[in-house]
Amino acid sequence: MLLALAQIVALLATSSSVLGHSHGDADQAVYEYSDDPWLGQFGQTADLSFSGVTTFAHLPHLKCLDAPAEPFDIALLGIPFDSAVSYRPGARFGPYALRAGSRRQRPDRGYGLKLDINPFDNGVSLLDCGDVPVTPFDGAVAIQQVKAAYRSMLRHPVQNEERLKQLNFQKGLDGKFHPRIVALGGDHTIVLPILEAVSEVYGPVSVIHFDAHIDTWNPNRYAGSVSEQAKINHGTFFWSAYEQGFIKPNSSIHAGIRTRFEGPQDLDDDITAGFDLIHTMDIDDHGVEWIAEKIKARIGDGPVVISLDVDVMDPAYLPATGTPESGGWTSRELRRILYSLAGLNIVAMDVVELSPAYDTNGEISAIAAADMIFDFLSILNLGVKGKDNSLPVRDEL
Ligand SMILES: [Mn+2]
Repeated sequence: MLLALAQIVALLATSSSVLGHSHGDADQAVYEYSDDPWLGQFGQTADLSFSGVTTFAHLPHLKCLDAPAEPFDIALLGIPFDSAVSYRPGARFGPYALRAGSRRQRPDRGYGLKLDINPFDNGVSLLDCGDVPVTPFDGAVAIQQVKAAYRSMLRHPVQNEERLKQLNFQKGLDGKFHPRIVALGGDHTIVLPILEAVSEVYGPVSVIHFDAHIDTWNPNRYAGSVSEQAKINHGTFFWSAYEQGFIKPNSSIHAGIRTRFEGPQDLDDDITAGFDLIHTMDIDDHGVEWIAEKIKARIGDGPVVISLDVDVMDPAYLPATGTPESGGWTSRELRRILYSLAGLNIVAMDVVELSPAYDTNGEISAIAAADMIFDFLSILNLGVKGKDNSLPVRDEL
């Protein structure tokens, strides 16, 4: 909200300048505004859900990659890359669709009953940092671009250090606070350079991976892996992340898996890469609470990245994705699981694989996926529970 106010002040200054008034003459400026046909009658009016330039949840926008000194605490960053998919392309339009799907989210109407928080009004600054201008023509360079962009984002100064301290956010290995970045994908490959950049700041991390697919497939057995570059794609990137040491050993977990494997050897590789597995049908046998407890027991207190491939949801609820699989979770089931992750030591989050060409006219996929990001922002803003029970994280949700 502070940033939004700062932007309004900046806007006023600009308007005054356009009208030919000096910035120093406040009385004259006030007179002009009251005389203005719009401002005089309606004043400054917040955007409605359907009006305004489309940023995520109508948040202020800044091209953060061009302004490395600009402080923020949490940022949305679009990564419109989809050159490493195995089936339907189109996730390069994911950031656009997530923003469009978020239009009914507004900072002034962001209070969620279930988690009892408005993530846009919690003493933490949020910014839509726009997109990484990632090349569609060269996969290797694209991954370098994502890595450089994410590193740059993590280097921005935080805005409200005291608040982050209260929320018990983890500092980096350098002893400093770093912003939390919520990435808007893009195909899932973008998480490889994200994990590299994040592990540079915090050391190797755990991953909570929501997906219909394990994405730890051994590139030497993955169809289409005809070159070293082709071996890095949206089905193999977690294997590469494991090989390069970005993931903490035996500390990660998949949730929502239901695709077919080549055979049991895929599971062996998955365990080698450090993952445990929750099958999509576990929700019927054990329920949401069991799933949440299993995830939390696996992750513990260490730094964790939450990576959400929207194909974890059933195509009935989210058809707009590149590799849909039947038998997934509903948006309500998934959101309840997400709520239960409040209090974990989250250092990065992403929503990937939204491919709006396959969405309905009603944007059911985009709206559901944008709501998942709202949940991400809410659980981030509830802080890290750790051992301090006075933190504003609820035990019962
Ligand atoms: Mn995936």
